[in-house]
Amino acid sequence: MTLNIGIVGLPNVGKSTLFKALTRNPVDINNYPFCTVEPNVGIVKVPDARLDALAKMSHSKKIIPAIIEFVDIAGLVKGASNGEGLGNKFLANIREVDAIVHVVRIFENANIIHIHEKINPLDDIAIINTELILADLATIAKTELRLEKDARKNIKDSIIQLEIVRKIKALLDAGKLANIFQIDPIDEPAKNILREMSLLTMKPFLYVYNATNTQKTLLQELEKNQHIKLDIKLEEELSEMTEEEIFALELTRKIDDLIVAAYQLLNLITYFTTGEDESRAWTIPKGWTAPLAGTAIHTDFKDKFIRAEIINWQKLLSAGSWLKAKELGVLRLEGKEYIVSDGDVIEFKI
Ligand SMILES: Nc1nc2c(ncn2[C@@H]2O[C@H](COP(=O)(O)OP(=O)(O)O)[C@@H](O)[C@H]2O)c(=O)[nH]1
Ligand SMILES: [Mg+2]
Repeated sequence: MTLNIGIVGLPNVGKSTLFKALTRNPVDINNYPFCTVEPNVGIVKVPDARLDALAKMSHSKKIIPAIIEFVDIAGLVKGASNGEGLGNKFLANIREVDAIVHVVRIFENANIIHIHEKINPLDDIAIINTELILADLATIAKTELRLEKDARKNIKDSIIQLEIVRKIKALLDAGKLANIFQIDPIDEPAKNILREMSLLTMKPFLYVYNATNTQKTLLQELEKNQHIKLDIKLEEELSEMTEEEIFALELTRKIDDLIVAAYQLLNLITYFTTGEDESRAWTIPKGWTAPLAGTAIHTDFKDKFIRAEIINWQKLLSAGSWLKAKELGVLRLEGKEYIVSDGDVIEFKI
């Protein structure tokens, strides 16, 4: 699965600079046939020292890291939900992503115009959120109308779905995002209606506070949001330097924090496959069983799954090779019910 993250925010807050910093190191796109190739889509490697160590152990010819697609979604301004600016195109772009990174300008710089003249992060966040909420309310109004008709005809599930839609509407009317709504994971009618509406504010949000390295404290209100703090301009500069140059300046790259945070936000884990041909990292949601995890490699794997040989990456490295691990009896044989852990190295038997 390819994780897809949309970068949103007001004009001139640092979205494109962040995009540039993230996409500085090109990825061999041939390894990822399902990627979208468009100018505003950047394919970003997920840095993982575990993968590099496994590749070294296996003398792999190729290393294929997990990737995230970042989409630079331009054009959100006040009124976008009514089609202002790039309006509808913008909203359609957001609907397709798995998560939203919202860049908020904290840094002061008189030379870079702030569209509302003043740096006020809380107001800026509210402007973007309002546009997303308004777009969702329009979706909800349509769905509510349909469900009311269905409910009168006693169509299956429509009454409970209507109740859920109204609860979410109340949240949005109060200026809150739909993603705080708790879904019962076994409530199928609820999940179906939410999937159908695909609300923008139902997606997980991560705030990137674009603050100068020297700005150490944030407003308490800002701290409450799930966020990371980055000096985006500095990150862009660092992305052009070698590790040695960065070390000499006594600086560190922080942009990888964003990728790690995105994994946590979406509850994702990584497992590995390793061999002489290639070592590769695969991304799956936490909680997936071995057969489901296999679908990351090929959709067939779920049905053809018989069992899998599995070992934690560190234990494999200590053994020194797959063969040695087998001899030492540290490779485990797992069946269909096994829940994959982060850092597992897997060989599927199909
Ligand atoms: N001083 C400073 N300037 C920045 C920072 N981030 C972006 N900029 C500058 O702000 C301008 C707008 O940035 P850009 O990434 O194009 O904004 P976008 O409209 O959100 O895509 C550019 O000139 C950037 O170099 C920052 O962290 N500090
Ligand atoms: Mg831009």
